[in-house]
Amino acid sequence: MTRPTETSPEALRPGESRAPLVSRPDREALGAAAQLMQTERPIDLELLTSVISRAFAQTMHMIHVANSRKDKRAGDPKVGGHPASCASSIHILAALHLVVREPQDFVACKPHASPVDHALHHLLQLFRQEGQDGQAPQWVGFEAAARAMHGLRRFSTPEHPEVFQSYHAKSDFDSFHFLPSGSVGIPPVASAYLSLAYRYAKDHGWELPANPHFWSLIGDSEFREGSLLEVMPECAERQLGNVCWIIDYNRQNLDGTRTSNPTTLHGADCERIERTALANGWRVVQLRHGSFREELFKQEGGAALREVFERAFSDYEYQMLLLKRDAATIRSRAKSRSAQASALLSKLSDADVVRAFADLGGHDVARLVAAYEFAKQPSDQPCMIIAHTVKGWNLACAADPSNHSALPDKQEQQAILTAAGLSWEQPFALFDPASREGRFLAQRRDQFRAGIEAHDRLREQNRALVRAAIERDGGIPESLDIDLSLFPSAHTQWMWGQLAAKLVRIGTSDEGGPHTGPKELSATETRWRTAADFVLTLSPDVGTSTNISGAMDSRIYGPDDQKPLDAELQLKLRHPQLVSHSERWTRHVRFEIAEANAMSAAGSFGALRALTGLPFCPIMTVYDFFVKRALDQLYYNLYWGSEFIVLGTPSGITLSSEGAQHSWKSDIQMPNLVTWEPLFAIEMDWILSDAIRRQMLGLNAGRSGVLLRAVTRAIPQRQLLELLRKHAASKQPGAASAPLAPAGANWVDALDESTLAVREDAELLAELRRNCLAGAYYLVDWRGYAGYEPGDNVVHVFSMGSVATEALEASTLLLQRGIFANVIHVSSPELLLGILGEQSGYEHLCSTLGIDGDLHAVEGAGESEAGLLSLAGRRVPILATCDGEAGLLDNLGSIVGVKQKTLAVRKFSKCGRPDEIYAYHHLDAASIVEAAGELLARTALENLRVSPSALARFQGMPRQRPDWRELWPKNAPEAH
Ligand SMILES: Cc1ncc(C[n+]2csc(CCOP(=O)(O)OP(=O)(O)O)c2C)c(N)n1
Repeated sequence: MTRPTETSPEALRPGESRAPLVSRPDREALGAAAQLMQTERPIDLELLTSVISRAFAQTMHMIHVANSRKDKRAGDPKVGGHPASCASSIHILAALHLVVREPQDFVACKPHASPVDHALHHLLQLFRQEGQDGQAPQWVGFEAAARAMHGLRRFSTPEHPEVFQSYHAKSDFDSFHFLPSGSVGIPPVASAYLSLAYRYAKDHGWELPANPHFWSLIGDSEFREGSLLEVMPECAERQLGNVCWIIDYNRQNLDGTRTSNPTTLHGADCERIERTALANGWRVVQLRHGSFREELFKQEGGAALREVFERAFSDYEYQMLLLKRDAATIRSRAKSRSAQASALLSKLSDADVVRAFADLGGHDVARLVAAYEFAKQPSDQPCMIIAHTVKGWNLACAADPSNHSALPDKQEQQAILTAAGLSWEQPFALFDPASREGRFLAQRRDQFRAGIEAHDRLREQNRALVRAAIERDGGIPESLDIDLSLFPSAHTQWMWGQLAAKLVRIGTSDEGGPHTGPKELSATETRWRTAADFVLTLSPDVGTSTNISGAMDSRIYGPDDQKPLDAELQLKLRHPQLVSHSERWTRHVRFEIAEANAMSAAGSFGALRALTGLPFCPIMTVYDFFVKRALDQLYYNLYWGSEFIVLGTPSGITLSSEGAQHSWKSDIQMPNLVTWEPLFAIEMDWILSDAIRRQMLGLNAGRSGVLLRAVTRAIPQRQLLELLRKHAASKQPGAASAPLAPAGANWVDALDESTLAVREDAELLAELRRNCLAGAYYLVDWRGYAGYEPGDNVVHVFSMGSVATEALEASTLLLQRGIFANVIHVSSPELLLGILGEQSGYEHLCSTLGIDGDLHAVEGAGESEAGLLSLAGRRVPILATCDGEAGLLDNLGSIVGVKQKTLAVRKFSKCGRPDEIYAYHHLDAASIVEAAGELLARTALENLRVSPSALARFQGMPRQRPDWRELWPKNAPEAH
């Protein structure tokens, strides 16, 4: 597809000016940089202090209101909020929002500091409400904004829609370019990959807002999360110089004061964090001291005092002294470390000693601004700022180990409001527009509003561009038309490889590059052009083993600072070329064994349609077993509404010879996730094509995450049509003048099905496609065959995935015993009976497939007497079989109201061939046959019991108690 612009010259290109590292040995360099930037960007500290004081008070008041609601009931869980964690971040966020951040920037903030963001945005008047019925979002006026400030953690209703969730959420009024939060450790990773996604989009010629910066605020305990450590090397390897992580280093976590071991860590934890970041290729700013301290350091003994503050105390000791707030103790502890420092401290008043002790860089706006400016200098290295802070800054609970959930009492809250010039009556007042603060905030408000509106316009423009391009292509086809004629036996993972290669070939057909041969696009391929352009693949080191070598070869996206050496060294590699570069024909993002990273990246690329109007469609190929490694990231992506596809392959115990330790399938049900398990190769094509089409056209509400499982067990592909053609419903209308018999079977009064004219294959496949995409279809359908008697000799076998082969075999064996076992393949458990199935009232299962719980009258077990028939009521039982946990298909029976038995994976697996493994797990044909017999016997045992009150009503007595049916007249059975 033709791009609106060439790659912007402003894009950060690999290899561009490398900023100097700022770490301990170079601390002076930061001092210089800070000075320089302070003079370059004049900041009015007095004004900012006044704004911050009000934001602080309003943050605290939001939490206070949330915890003082009148409608609280006895037994309700606590409301909570995190005043101390907010206080610790107040200056960090204020410096960002009030001074440095640009409208196009992104922020991922530690979840429990979200009230600070809201309070600052309130003062900046940056609340926006989604427009109704497709209208543009509206800026919110003061009244509604104040209601929102009263609405933290409140249930939203149509009458009171103005609420904030506990942690940053898309529904918040100030969610523009804020990443949702909740689980710590994940949003900063998503943010880093957003930086990559933006760069990818730009390098591929799309128009995006200029140079966003990706800020994350991270707690110091949060920084122990493996997800953050897992992504750090990548941020540097991928040269994400516009990523900045700010560590709120307050030395406390939820449980109390952090007590890292200074002996083995060789110092305080901030030193370890710094070394970790440096070792991983980050620039580091250690923001320890505030300006008051820095002034002291200029005096005689200042260097020694600096050394004492930086080196003398463990985190734990420092925290305890902070809590003690006692000048004499501080002096005496300092004295034992350094006579010079002690001499300087002895010249200070008690108040100044305590002040100096607590004067940390993370509460110093000027130094924070300087550090942010440093982070923003062009660089190919990400930047970490370790901002030393006090948890509970300015609160009575400051530095108290128990302060994580502590709430200021009413008296303290009153004092906080008063100090900020606010009253209990008008706690969320804005500054007078004529005041200096009012004018400053209005100017920044206008800058942000204009930036945000321009961003909206660009997004709409991109959307229109893509829509028009798809229309010009002729709309997205239903399949990618892979020619399977040369592959009589194929597996779904192989098919994924074919599809990936084709998508990439089509998408890059006009991009140049090594693989663009003379081959013209076919008519169908031309219709895929725009959509394919947005597809990219990702994989945590299992691309070649999941059959996508073709899609990866020479198409690895990344920095182009290493050149392939095979030609130069005259090596003939029988391996895809995997050295990265940033040309437009790149389509694959490689990962080390880092499933969580890849999942986060899939989520970030998949967020681009909502953010920029460009519907990038990331497809992550991963061993299904290891999807579990990234479950929290998957949940995050889904909650975020990101649009992405995860190809979990190979999956389940069908891995057989490799499956001993890898065989627990990622059986997941989460909102906004649709799961699939195709059986035949063509289904893979339909499902993938449909998922991409839905994403391109915005038709994936409630199912924007797609988990598609594949296997490496091949099956004959012709089997599909062969089976379909046997269905009575597949015969030409009017052809079946009598009930059918299987081919070659000599049944009385029945027609050999193979002698009847069959409808066109294309027609059968179109119908099959519809059913496959609705969640299930009949592979074997005995309806219309002679002797088919529901309630007597019929059982429905629902099979999912590769075990269909065994289900089919069992069906044949059962027919030999006179039992008609329909085999219904479940292509999507989610659509058939999961959250999406429930939403549709199980329409496909109950109506299209016609699975019901009807009671069929058949002859009973008892003797028939003169004038009396012995009848039994029996239903058609359900047998489910799947390579996965039973829960996936277990509630089919309860949905339709029949007995069900499920054959599933209930123990750890071991190595073997598929048939051996299926037998080991009782999923083989013999086990299915046995289970069918058991089920049929059990349905026959349905006893009829009659209560005395029912008998009385039969005899004409009135009902004793109200008829419950009258309570739900809509649901009452027609006859009762
Ligand atoms: C993955 C995850 N685990 C646990 C929590 C619960 N939790 C919320 S805040 C917090 C402590 C965070 O401490 P730190 O990162 O140091 O931030 P601080 O509040 O001290 O600024 C915990 C454990 C969570 N939100 N996410």
